[in-house]
Amino acid sequence: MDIFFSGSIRGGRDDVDLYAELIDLLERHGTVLTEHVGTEDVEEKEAEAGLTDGDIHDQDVAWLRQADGVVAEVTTPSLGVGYEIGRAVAWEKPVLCLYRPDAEHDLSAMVRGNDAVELLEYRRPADVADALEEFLQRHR
Ligand code: 6IA
Repeated sequence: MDIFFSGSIRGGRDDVDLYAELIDLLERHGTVLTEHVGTEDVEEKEAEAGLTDGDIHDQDVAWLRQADGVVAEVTTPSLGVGYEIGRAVAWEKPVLCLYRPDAEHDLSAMVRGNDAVELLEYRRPADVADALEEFLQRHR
């Protein structure tokens, strides 16, 4: 199963370690196409690779198209994450959003109010391990 994990990059990297933990959990059940989202120095690495923003956009949209399901960590607000969720919904892909309610930002109504996405509130990655497995099994 190909899984697209979505998490903030230019929106802010405060949660990068948490993204890495979630990606580890997801990799038990399939291939995460977007492992770089959980890599500490993704921006330096991509700059070294000489990727333009156009290259990044086109590659990410291709991975999104390929994915069997999308898991998005939405606690740190990110334009890119919101865009990816919107495109995944338009393509009728299964989307699970993870949100930590103790966060500084309230969750967007465009996510919370969207019947086409599942929303799971949690505190620590270990709390969502079973729910992630269940979501992925259901859409396998
Ligand atoms: O608006 P954001 O940057 O926070 O959007 C984050 C989302 O967009 C992630 O879920 C990724 O799928 C995608 N994305 C944004 N930037 C990148 C990127 N490199 N590499 C891969 N995916 C990305 C940015 C590095 C660049 C400064 C050289």
